[in-house]
Amino acid sequence: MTTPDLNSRIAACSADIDGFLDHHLGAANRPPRLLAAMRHGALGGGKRLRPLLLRESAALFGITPQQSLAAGAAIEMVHCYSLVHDDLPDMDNDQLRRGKPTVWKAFDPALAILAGDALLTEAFALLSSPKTHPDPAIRAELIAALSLGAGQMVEGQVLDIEGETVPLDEDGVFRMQALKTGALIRTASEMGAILGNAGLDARAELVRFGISAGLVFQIADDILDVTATSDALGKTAGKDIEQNKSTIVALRGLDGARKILDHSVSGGLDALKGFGTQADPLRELIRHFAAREN
Ligand code: GRG
Repeated sequence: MTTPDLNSRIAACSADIDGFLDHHLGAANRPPRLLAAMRHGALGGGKRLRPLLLRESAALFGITPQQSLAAGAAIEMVHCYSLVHDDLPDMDNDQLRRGKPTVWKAFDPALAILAGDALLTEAFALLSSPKTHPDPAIRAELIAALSLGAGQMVEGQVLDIEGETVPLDEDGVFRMQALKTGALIRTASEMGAILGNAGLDARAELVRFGISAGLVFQIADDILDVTATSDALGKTAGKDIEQNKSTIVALRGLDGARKILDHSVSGGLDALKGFGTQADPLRELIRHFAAREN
C-alpha cells in the first residue's frame, strides 16, 4: 500500500518537473505549432516516475531535489518523446494518452514525429548545459547513460513490433521488455548515481535496482492492461490482447505474472541492502511500481 509520505513525494516531484518543463519549453524560440505540440506531449498528466527515481537515487549521495531537477526533466523529455512516437498511427495508433488526445490526434502525425524528435534532442541539449551539473565530466557521463538507455528503448520497440507478427518466446518477451521499458527506468537510477558521483559498487547496485524496478514497472503495466479501465489508465486499456502483443501475462497468466512481479520486487530490495534506511524511499517506490493503479 502506498504511504501518504510517498504520495506527497510523488506530488512534489511531479509539480517540480511540470514547473521546470513549463518554463524550459516556454522560452524557446521555435515555430509556435511545434512548441505547442511539444508542450502537449510533455506537460500535464504524466506521473513523472522516472525523475522521481532519479531524484531518490541521487538523494542517497546528498544531492538535493533542486540539484537533480534538470537531469530529471531530461529523462522525462525522452520518456515523453517515446510516448508521442509510440502513439503514432504507424506504431500503436492510439488516440488517448494521459487522459487527453494523443499528440498526433491533437495536431497531425508529421508534427507529432517532429515534436518527439525535438523533445529527444532538447533532452540532450539540457544535459549538456552547466545548469544540469557544474562538472563537464559528470554531464558527459549523464549524456552517455541516457543515450544508451534511449537507444535500447528503440531496440525494444522494434522487437515489440516484430513480436506482433512472429510471437516471442518467454526469453524474447523478457529481453524486449527489459529494453523497451526497463532501459529507461534503469537509466533513471543510474543517472542519480552519476549525479551523486557514486563509487563503482554503489552505482552497480543502483543499476541492479533499476533493472528490477523496470521489470516490476512493465509487468504491472501488462497486468493493468488486462485489469484496469481506460478511464483509470488515461490511455486505452486492453490494447495488448487487441494487438496480439507478447506479454508475461499472455504467457504466464495473471497469477504467474504476479509471482514474477513479487520476485522482481525482492530482487530490487536486495540490491538496496547496502544502503541502509536512507534507501527507504527507493524501497517504497519499487513497491509502489508493483501496486500502482495507473
Ligand atoms: C517509440 C522509441 C519508441 C519507444 C516507445 C515507452 C514505449 C517505447 C512505449 C510505450 C508503450 C507502453 C505502454 C509501455 C509500457 C510501459 C510504459 C512506458 C508506460 C507508460 O509510462 P508511465 O506509466 O506514463 O510512466 P506517464 O504517462 O505517467 O508518464
